[in-house]
Amino acid sequence: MALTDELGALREETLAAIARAGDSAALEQVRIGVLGKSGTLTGYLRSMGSVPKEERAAVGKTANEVRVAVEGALEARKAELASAELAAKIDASAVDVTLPGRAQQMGTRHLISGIIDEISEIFLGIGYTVATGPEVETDYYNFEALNAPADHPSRGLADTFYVRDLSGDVAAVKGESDVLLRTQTSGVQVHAMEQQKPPIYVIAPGKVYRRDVADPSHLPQFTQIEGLVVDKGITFGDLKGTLDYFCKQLFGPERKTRVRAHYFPFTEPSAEVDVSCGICNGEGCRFCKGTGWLEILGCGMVDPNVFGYVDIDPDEYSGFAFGMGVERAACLKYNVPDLRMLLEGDMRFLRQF
Ligand code: 2NL
Repeated sequence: MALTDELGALREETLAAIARAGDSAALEQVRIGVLGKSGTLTGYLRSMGSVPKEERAAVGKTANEVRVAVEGALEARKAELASAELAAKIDASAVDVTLPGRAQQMGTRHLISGIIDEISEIFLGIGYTVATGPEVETDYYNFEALNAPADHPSRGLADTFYVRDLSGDVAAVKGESDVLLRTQTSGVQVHAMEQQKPPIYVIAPGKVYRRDVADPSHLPQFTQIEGLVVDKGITFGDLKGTLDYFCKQLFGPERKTRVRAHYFPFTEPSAEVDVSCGICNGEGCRFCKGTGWLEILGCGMVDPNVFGYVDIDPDEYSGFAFGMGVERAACLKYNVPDLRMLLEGDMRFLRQF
C-alpha cells in the first residue's frame, strides 16, 4: 500500500477512535497513541528521510494534513468531553432546594429547673420568700455559724472543695483556707437572719458542691433547697405539718410521710423525713429497697447556738429548718433510678418530663 494510503487509513482510524473516546482520559490515550513520542503518526513524520525523493513532497503534505486533522479533532472532542464532565459534576453536587427543611428541635425546660420552680411555688403559696446567695462562701457562713464543730468531718479536705488563692498558697491547699464552695445553702439563711428580724419564712434554692464521686445516689454538684422558719412559738408540730403538706403537694395527696430521729449539728432535735414509695404504695419493692419508704429530706428545730451567732434571742424565738436535694426529689417523683441520668443530656430521657 502506498504511504499516502496508509496515512489516509490512519487518519480514518484515529478520527473514529477520537469520536469513540468516552472521557478525557480515554481521549488522552488516543492522543498518545498517535501523536505521542512513539505514536503512529509521529513514526511516519520521523521517517520522512527514508521516503524516496520523488514521493517525499506528497507524503509530507499528506502526513501534515493528517496531523492537522487529528489535532483539530482532538481539540474539539476535548472541549466536548470537558463540558459534559463539568455538567455531570454540577448535577451530582446540586442542592435540591425543593426538599423540605430539617425542623429545628425546640428545647424544653430541664427537669431540675422545673422541680426547683415547683418546690418554690409550694412554699411561696404558704407565705415563704425565696432567697439566694453566693456559691463561694466562707467557712464561717457554711459551717461555723451553723454550729458545725471545727473537727466535724464535713469540714475536712475529703468532703469539701476549698478555694485556693491564685498564689497556690500552701495554707489554703492544706484546707486552712476559709473560702470554699458551699456544701449546703444554709449560709444564705444565716445572711437572712443577720439582715432581717423574725418572723422569717424563707427558702434558699441553689447549687452546692461536695467531694463525692458520682454514683446512682451521689453527685459532686447538686441543687439543694433549704428552708428556715423563725417566729414566736414555732414547734416540732409546725415542722411536721409543714413538711407533710409539702410532700403531699409535690408527690400527690395519696403519699404518706414519716419522721425518723437523726443528727445534724445545726438542729436539735434533728430528723429525717421519708415519703411512702410511689411505685409499691409502701408495700416494699426494688426502688425503695423493700422498705416502702424513700428518704426525702433532713430537718430539725434550729439549735439555740445557731441563734447565738445571728443575735436572735432563743428565749423569744424558735424555729425549724430543713434541707433536701432537688435531684433526689426529682428522681423520687418520676421514679428515676440513677441521679446521673438527669445530667447526661440525653434528649430521649429529658423530653419525657
Ligand atoms: C440535708 C439536711 C438540713 C438544715 C439543713 C439549717 C439551716 C439553718 C439553721 C439550721 Cl440557717 N439548719 N439547715 C437543717 C437540717 C437539715 O439539711 O440532708 N440536706 C441535703
